[in-house]
Amino acid sequence: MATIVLGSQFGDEVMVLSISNRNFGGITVLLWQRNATTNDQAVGKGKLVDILCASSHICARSAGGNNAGHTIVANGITYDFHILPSGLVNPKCMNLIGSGVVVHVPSFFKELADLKEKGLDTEGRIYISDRAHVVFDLHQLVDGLEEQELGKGAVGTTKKGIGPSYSTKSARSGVRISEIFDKETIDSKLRTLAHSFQKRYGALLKGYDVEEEILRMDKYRSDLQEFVIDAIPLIESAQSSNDTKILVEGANALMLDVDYGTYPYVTSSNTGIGGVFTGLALSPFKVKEIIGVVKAYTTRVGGGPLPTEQLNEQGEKLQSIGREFGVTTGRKRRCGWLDLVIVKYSTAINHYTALNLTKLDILDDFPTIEVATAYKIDGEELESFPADLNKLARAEIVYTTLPGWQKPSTGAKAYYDLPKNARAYVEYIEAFVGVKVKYIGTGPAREDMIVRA
Ligand code: 2SA
Ligand code: GDP
Ligand code: MG
Repeated sequence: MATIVLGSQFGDEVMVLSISNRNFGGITVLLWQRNATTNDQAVGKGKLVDILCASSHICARSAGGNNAGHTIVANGITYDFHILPSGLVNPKCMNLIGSGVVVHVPSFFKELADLKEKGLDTEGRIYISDRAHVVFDLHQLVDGLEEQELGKGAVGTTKKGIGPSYSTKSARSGVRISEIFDKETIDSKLRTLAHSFQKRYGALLKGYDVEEEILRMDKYRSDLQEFVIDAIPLIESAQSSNDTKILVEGANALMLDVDYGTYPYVTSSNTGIGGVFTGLALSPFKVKEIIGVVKAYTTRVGGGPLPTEQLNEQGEKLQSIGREFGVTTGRKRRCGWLDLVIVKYSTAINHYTALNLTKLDILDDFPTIEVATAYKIDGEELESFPADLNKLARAEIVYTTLPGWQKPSTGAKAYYDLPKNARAYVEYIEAFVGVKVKYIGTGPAREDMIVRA
């Protein structure tokens, strides 16, 4: 059995895929749907993954790298996850960094050490696919240089080397995790890569010494051995076993998808459902449920369009009440109203069967709440979210005003504990998108989640 959780807006969404063989073809996919124009990742997806992990045997990441950031508060301790799957908080859950992920090895060890220091027992519970690609320090430096070159048009990357690593992967000059164990191969490939980037960037890369990075990689070789596996037989046997539940944790929301997001203001992987299948070799025939995670408003970090952005008091209020800061870089998140055009677009791509609306409590103090319900150009309504960003820039965002509730929803545990207008908000979203809101986040703690039958 597998469950997939994916982010559907602009954050670093989590995707949880639950595949159940018991009922034949029972995979649940949970997608985070962030508001359309944000590339923010604080939708609270980590929390849902945490909850679902309690009944999962394997928690797997399928794409992205340590650009992602999920905060999980469990047993009074706050854990930050970047490259490691959040399933590590559940002592019975095995964790996999899948083939579609890019891994910066020093950061992997650092994050593991930090979690251990907080008392988490990770022993024998974390594996890396030998097909995953390596992010070198070189890639991280190049990430910064590429951004510098873009100047005002910079993407606003996390500078974790994600784009350059996926670029070298696609250009067939990348290095796979399996190749770390063959010193001759990795050394020669890294030297070739460095040479090529040095030709491209010249003096700008002067401070980089490839021989030093080779020595750094040498230090990790033997320690890495115990974590690296061929992930194909693992996933294959998990899928064919009657009782094994797999939770796929996505990183980065749909609007950051390299094909379906606000290109070029995206990350460099397929963050939508497609990336789950390529990154983990899961069977699409076993998906039973796909859950999209949607923040009750929209956030984005970095550059790029955010159609419902509120550069005013309302936006500041969302930012401060929602404590909207990037978990990886600490950047302030841009904030705006929920964009249902994006949620609908994201649903058309990720095929959600249920939604998790998160951070509903952040809207408790707003007398009225706006939601974007259409984009218009010259009075004509667009059929869907446009591919062309110039077209998007010309679009008039049409809002529908909904009444606020101005009563606390914080910590509500049952649907009918929510104020009437909060329920009306949930039901408006449901009716607009055509997907049931099954999970509702009402506070930061694990227990602050309403699960509707
Ligand atoms: P990258 O570094 O190449 O993946 O950046 C490309 C774009 O993707 C955005 N991106 C993100 N957006 C929201 N959250 C992310 N994770 C962190 C978080 C971000 C942070 O948990 O808050 O701490 O700033 C994330 N990762 C990548 C990025 O902003 C670029 O627009
Ligand atoms: P993620 O990457 O989507 O998991 O989000 P982040 O980890 O970047 O940020 C989520 C933060 O919001 C964490 O500190 C959570 O404890 C908190 N959070 C999650 N869900 C809710 C919610 O429903 N309400 C409130 N107020 N906070 C939440
Ligand atoms: Mg996050």
